[in-house]
Amino acid sequence: MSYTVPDLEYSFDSLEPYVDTKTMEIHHGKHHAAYVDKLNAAVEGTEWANQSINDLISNINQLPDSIQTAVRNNGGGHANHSLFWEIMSPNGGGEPSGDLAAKIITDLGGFEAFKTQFSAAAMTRFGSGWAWLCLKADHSLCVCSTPNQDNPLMPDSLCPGVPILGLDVWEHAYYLNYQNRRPEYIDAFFNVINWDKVSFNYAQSIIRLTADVTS
Ligand code: MN3
Repeated sequence: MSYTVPDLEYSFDSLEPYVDTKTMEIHHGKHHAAYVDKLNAAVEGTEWANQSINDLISNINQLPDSIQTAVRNNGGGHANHSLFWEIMSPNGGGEPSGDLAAKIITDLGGFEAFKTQFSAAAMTRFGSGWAWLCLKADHSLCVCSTPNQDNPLMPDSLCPGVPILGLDVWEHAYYLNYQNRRPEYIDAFFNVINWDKVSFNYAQSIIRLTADVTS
């Protein structure tokens, strides 16, 4: 079984004006595809090729040295982008509701405080990387960032946890439309966040963390 780029559940032009059509086409069709191709080349024919992408990157420290870097960069790239496409929607924006909204109030001080923390994490990630909203092992929410294509599921992550929302701050994610204006791209992102999906991811992350403890 090979890893594949997931289809989008919306059209390339449907996140306009916040994320432009050309960026979506290149980002999904070229950048993500390249991570998947290189990931498949690294794990093809090994026992690791049949794991879910999240299990693969969670166990990256158990992989042979010869493929660890390739899986970190390209498996991370595949996992990160797969999450990214899902947590955006043409019908996105607004604020979360229900359990996640309550949890953001308890752990982060409310939605506006979350926005400030998340924007700061995305702004201060030097060079290329990702900003995250994660559930940590103690079941508290955390806002943080990682370099390159690292993912919070990786055992040595700077920001360990289960990611439920992520923002790509590589220049390839915004340069065509925003050039060097990363703050404008970050502001725009809040208009396309699919909070229903993030809430689903939050519920799933509790299940995953509970399973990790009992397994
Ligand atoms: Mn990207």
